[in-house]
Amino acid sequence: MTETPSLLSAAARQQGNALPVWFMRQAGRSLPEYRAVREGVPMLESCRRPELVTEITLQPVRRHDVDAAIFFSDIMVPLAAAGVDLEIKAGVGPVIAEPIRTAQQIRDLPDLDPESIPDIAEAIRTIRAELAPHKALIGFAGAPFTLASYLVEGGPSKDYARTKALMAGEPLLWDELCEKLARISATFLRVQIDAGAQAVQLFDSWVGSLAPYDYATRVQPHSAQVLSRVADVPRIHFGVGTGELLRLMGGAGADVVGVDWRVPLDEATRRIGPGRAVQGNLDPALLSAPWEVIAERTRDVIRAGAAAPGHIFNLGHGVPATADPDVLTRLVAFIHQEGPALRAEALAR
Ligand code: 1CP
Repeated sequence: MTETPSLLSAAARQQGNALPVWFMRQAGRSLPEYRAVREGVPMLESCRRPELVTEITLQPVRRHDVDAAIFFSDIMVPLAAAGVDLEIKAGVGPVIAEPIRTAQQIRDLPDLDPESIPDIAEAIRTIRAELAPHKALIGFAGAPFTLASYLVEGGPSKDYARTKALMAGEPLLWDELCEKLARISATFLRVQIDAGAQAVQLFDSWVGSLAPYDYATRVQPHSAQVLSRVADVPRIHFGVGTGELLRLMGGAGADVVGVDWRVPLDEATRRIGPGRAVQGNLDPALLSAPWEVIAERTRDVIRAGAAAPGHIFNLGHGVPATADPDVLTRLVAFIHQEGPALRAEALAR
C-alpha cells in the first residue's frame, strides 16, 4: 500500500488534520552541505548535472524531514536551455547578456525543445526513486511576468519600470513575449511532470508590483495558459506582495494559492474565494526571533490556515541565506507535533 503524500491531499482539499510543511528555498545557501557541494560549480551548470541536482534536492528532506522536495533548478534554466544568453551571478541573481529592447528580439526568442533537457527528466526520475513514498516532489517554473521582468530589465529590478513601460505602451508586443514565455514554462513543467514530479509551483514572484487592472489584462491570461497545460497535477501559484491580487491570482486556475506574510491566511482565503487551498505564510524574518515567538506565530498561521479548504505550511517567501538550519528542523518537528491538534481545534470552531 502506498501512502498518499500529505501535500497532495492538502492540494486536493482532502487533508483532514494533517499539515504538510516545506519551505521555499529550502535547498540552498542556508545549508552547509549545499555550500560544500556547490563549491566551484556555477549555478546554471549545477542545475544541469543530474547527480548534483538529486543530492541538493534531497538535502533539506534528509535534514529537516519536510514533507516535500522542491526540484533544485532555477526559473531561468529553461530560458538558458532554449538559447537565451544569461548567467546567474552569485550574490546578484540572473543577468541577461542582451536585455530585450526591440520587437525583433521578441520575435527571435527561441522555443524550448523538450528533447534538449534530458538531464532534467533524468534528475526527476532519480529523485523520485530515492524519495520516500510519503514525500511529494514539486516541480516548478517561472510565470511569464516574472520571467519577462528579468529579460526586459536585464537582471533583478526594484521598480520594473521598463517591463511596465513595455506592457502598457506595446501591449500586443508584450502579449507576444508572454505567449512565448508561457510556452517555454509549460514545456519545462511538462518535462518535469512526465518524468515524475507530482505537483508544480508556478512562481510569479514579482507580480505584486502591478495594479490589479494590469495584472488582470496583461498577466493573468498568460499564467492561466501555463496552468491549464499542467492540470493533471496539483498546481500551486505564488507571488510576493499579492494582497490586492489574491482574487485574480486564484482566478488564474491553480489549486493552491501561495500567500506571503502580509495577509493572514483566513483573510487571504476570503479574498481568493471558494475552492482553493492556501500555502504559507510565516514571515521568513521571524526565523531569527526567539523560539517562543516563532512557535506562537506558527500557531497563529496554523489556526488562520484552517479557514481554507486546504493548507500547506510554508514561509511567506524563501528561506533567508542567513537562517539557522536548526531552527528550520525544529520548526518542522513542531508543525508535525502540534499542527494536527491545532487544526482540529480550529476546524471545530
Ligand atoms: O549560488 C547560488 O547558490 C545561487 C542562489 C540561487 C539558488 C539556490 C539562485 C539564484 N537560484 C537558486 C535555486 C532556486 N531558484 C530554486 C530551488 C531551490 C529551492 O527552492 O529550494 C527555486 C525554486 C528558484 C526559483 C527562483 N529563481 C525564483 C522564484 C522563487 C523566489 O524566490 O521568489 C526567482 C525569482 C529566481 C531568480 C533568482 N535566481 C537566483 C536568485 C538569487 C534569484 C533572485 C534574484 C532577484 O532578487 O531578482
